[in-house]
Amino acid sequence: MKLFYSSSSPFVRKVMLVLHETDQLGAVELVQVATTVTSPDAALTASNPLGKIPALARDDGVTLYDSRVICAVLDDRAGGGLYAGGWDMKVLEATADGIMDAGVSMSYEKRLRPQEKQWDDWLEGQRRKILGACAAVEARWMPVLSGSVNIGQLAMAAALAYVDFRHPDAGWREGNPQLAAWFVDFESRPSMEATRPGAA
Ligand SMILES: N[C@@H](CCC(=O)N[C@@H](CS)C(=O)NCC(=O)O)C(=O)O
Repeated sequence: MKLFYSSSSPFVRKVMLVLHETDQLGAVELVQVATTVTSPDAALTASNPLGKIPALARDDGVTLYDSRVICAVLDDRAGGGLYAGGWDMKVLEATADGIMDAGVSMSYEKRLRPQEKQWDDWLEGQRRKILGACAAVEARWMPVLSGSVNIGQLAMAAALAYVDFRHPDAGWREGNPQLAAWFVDFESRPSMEATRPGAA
């Protein structure tokens, strides 16, 4: 299988964390891609019409996307048990993915949009989504984060690491001491060390 990949994408990192934690790294060849809405990668778009990473091209010619589908398929393949929490677990993953969406949107606004067209209120609105989601996790999901490794943990770790990487002033730790402490601990996992942006 081939994974369309960039080490700076939080959605790709979530998939990489699943591969590490379920011992499936050897099953996937990484295909490095640089793609944006304004400069899409042609090979990627031929496989995923949305032109987004991650996309997983199977050996039978079918390409899977998006990250939620890929993670669930990989977990199923390995019998990893990462989704043992049922619907609640999927809501936590969706919450983390929402943090990624907001963070990536902020990055595009800051890095791709011409400076004279950048919109501070829109950036602030995205930041509020990140803070709101972190507050919800602090209030409701700490027991899930504290249990054995699961997709909610991997998704939250990828999301928070991305916010720190691209938007270090977002301020998500304020008012969320349990989440901040959990993240310090989780960041030292070998899978997190091996998937830092810029790592292979
Ligand atoms: N919902 C998708 C989001 C993926 C996504 O937004 N990927 C970004 C990179 S972090 C991308 O490929 N952007 C290129 C584009 O939007 O054209 C997923 O979970 O995989």
